[in-house]
Amino acid sequence: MNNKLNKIAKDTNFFLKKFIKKQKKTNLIIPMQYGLFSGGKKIRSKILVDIGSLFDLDYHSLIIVGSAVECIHAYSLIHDDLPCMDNDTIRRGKPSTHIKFGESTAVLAGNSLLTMAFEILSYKGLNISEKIKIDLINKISESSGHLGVAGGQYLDLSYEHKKVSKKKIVEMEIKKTGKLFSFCCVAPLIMKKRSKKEMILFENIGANIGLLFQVADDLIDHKGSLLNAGKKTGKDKKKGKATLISLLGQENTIKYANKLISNINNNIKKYGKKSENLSKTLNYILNRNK
Ligand code: GRG
Repeated sequence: MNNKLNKIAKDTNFFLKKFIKKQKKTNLIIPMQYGLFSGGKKIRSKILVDIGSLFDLDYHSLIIVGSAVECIHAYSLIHDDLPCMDNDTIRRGKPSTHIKFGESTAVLAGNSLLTMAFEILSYKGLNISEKIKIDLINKISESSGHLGVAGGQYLDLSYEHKKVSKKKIVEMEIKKTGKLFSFCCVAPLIMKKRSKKEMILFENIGANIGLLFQVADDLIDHKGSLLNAGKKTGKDKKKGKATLISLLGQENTIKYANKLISNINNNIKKYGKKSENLSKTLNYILNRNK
């Protein structure tokens, strides 16, 4: 599993470095590269490749679409660490982007990574039709904005120090974290022009993967160490974050995560041997320590 993840991370970084190299140099390039390449598992690209392999999609095209997702992910982390959001000074074991480069530069580097995602999806070297490119841009925009990541982040911040129901926490985590995973799961179906019904099924699989990922992230915060996690842990409790662990406790949250894994596995088992990569990725997500 680790070898495959490392290869996908390497190939994604290679594409992104080449893409950036072709652009005119500006003062924002270095902080953008810091957000993209200062570590990071590139797990979203891995999910995209796992789902893409169920439909025999071309690996290189999947890496390009995954690179666009990683730009949006890097942007979300830079903004998430800002003082007006989660106010975190360490990310991936290093100073957060705003600590290293200043707040205004971090905001602008984040904004530039968002728009770079659209540049990548409309890039002529991505060998798919213009119509599919527009459909991908439409879906990634919807996944990132007020109906997706940004909307989820709003809820996350507004729930701090409040008693929030399980339904609301799940809804918030599916938006904040799940929507980008939903995009990774539905993008291969958009590229293959599959039916609307199948797309809805894979968007739901993505929402569950995102929820699993967020639950695992909350577990790392709950029991992890700075050394392993590359960020301060125990923060959620201090900040009064509404998480499933705060509501259900650690043991029930782990049970909940295992139930998510078995639901997802049930949904993909009809793909037989081809689904094994995704199943391994799900176990990695739950058992990782960073
Ligand atoms: C609209 C994209 C967008 C951003 C603005 C700041 C913000 C709104 C949203 C924050 C979303 C966020 C940070 C969700 C948490 C997701 C999460 C668990 C991130 C950790 O991801 P990993 O572990 O990170 O994949 P690495 O370091 O491996 O890249």
